[in-house]
Amino acid sequence: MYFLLSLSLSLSLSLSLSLPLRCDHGYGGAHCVPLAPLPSILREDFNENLAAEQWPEVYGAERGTLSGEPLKSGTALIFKGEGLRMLVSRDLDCTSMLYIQFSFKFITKGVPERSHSVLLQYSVNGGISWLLLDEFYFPTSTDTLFLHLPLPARAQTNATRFRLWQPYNSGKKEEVWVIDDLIIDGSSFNNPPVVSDNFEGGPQDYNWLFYPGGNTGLYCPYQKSGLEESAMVFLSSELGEHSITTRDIDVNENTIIQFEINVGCTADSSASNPVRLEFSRNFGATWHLLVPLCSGGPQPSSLCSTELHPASVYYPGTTQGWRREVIHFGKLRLCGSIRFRWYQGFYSSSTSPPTWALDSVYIGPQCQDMCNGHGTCVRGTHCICDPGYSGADCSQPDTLNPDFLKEDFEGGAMDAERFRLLSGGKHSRKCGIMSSGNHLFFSEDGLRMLVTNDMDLSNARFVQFFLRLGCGKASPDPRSQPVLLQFSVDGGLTWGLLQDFLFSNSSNQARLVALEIPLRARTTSTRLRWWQPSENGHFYSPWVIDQLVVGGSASGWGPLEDDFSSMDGRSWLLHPGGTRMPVCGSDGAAFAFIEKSNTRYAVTTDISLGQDAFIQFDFSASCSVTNSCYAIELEYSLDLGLSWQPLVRDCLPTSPDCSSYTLQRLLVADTYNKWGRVTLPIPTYARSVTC
Ligand SMILES: [Ca+2]
Ligand SMILES: [Ca+2]
Ligand SMILES: [Ca+2]
Repeated sequence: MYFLLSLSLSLSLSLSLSLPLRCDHGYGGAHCVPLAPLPSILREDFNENLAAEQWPEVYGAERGTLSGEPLKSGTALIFKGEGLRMLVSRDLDCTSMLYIQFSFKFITKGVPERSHSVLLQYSVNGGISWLLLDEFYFPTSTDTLFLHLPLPARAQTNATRFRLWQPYNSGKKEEVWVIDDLIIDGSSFNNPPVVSDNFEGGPQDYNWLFYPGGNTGLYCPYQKSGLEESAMVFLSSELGEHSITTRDIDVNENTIIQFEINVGCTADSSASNPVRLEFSRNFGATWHLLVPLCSGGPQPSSLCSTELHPASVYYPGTTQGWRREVIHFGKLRLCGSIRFRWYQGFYSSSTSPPTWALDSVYIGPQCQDMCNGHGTCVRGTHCICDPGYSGADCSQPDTLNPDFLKEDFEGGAMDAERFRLLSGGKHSRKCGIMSSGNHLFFSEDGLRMLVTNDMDLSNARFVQFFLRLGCGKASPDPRSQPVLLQFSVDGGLTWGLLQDFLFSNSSNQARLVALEIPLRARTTSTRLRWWQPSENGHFYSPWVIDQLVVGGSASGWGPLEDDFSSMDGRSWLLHPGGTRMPVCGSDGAAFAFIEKSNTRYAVTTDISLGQDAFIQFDFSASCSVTNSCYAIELEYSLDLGLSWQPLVRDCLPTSPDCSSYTLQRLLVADTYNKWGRVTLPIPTYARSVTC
């Protein structure tokens, strides 16, 4: 007894004398403490050979896939050794460490005994003794599990190591377990409240937890502006999960999330495999859409009270390919420590989802007025304005925006001069509105939206277009969501509703829509959008739009004079069947209606008329005497063309208040079988009282 005690004493004496020589590399002092702070984060995707510095001890495990399928992405660590199965981490600075988490799968043939549990343990004394953090026991095989374990206070030392250990196993053929995407983290506490990455020269790893399936590279680069063309690309052919997850970041009502995304590099939109932007308040245990769909229907979400907008779900398609999204947290009512992810799905070898890419991500304080929607916010301090805008807050257009837009959709592709986004619709002859020609036919799944460029509508009067909701003779499906017409005066950051157009039994007949532009939309930088909401990217009925005109003059316009020698799109809003050409010996070009068109008419823009206004024109119904007998109506409208009345009313000598003899059927073929001049005073009833 005495001898033993003496030995023990001498041993401890000798230990204390030789301690400085026996500390491991990187440790020193009387108690072998770390000489420099240890790493406070450990992140491992097991896609490459394990670094001995991170993982000093690995037994009974090797990297691989499960019959070719990844657990999350690339290779995982598979524990299938017959003997000892253990993975031991390096010491970490866990003083502010919060959690350990990893993906885990247990595969067994029989029902293992309880002793075959996998233990998660930690040691705060260099591996001399180990304490249990959790025990994972599974009586059957599991799906891929996401395990999240908060660190106990006792583990929060400046040198804590961890190990996964299965004390007993039934061997390779009976029992295997797999881990992937492991993270031990607590550094979020010290992280700046900004995530910013443009992926030039690779991702900035401290911003991201994992990006399974992602690699930096070029994607659709010819459509991108600027030189920062490298993006985080998720190739169709990558197996496993396609997602990218930020670290936890503190957000508040002043935070924005801004990014550029391109799903599919295609103009064909579809509802399959969209990318969802989600958030988690609980370190990734559960995820929710960051922005819910606000479609105007019965809304349980109070987030939909102020604005109708799509969800943060990004479908393949859109003409421009790349687009910038900016989401302001003021309307989301989110604050605290939150992580975000862009998530497409998990893909096995039999599927091929569209390739997508993410770029220019910024999460942090907003810039001044959110750059008015016309610029990119840089670290909350300044804006880089889009081409065409300048000023500290990008509010100044370099040149005046166009104050007139007229589009008949006859061209084959979207006119980038007029529209900034088209998704879910194509120029087509299907489901016709006018008797001939193309229109914009929305029949695709995914996102259905048309957005104009910014216009100067400060003095504009109306927006008008033909709309047909549903095709064919049968009534459209009553489940179809209405088409919304919205406007934005802040570069697309927020949207107000102009009108919604409901599908009904009769909505599959083309009709003219004409709306007065409200005062709040009359700015020098207003854009319009047509959008049909959808919960899942699927739709019940198609719709078409054609003959779009935005313009007119709120302060009055006129007089209208036209000798048809040149094209003046502003004077004539619609003229189906009409062309400018010399006809019947006219003096130069005339406005001729010679096409075999079912519909033939010409409509002027709104004209301001004074007390002594008159209308005068040369008219010819044919070039010679013919037997055909028909008349052309001359009508006026006081309500943007929705309803029409004859300009001239029958005035017979028997009528007491007629000063002169006129007939409503004024422009008849037998009278005007050659050119003749018509001059008429505009009657009082044809003048709007508001003018
Ligand atoms: Ca992996
Ligand atoms: Ca980039
Ligand atoms: Ca057309």
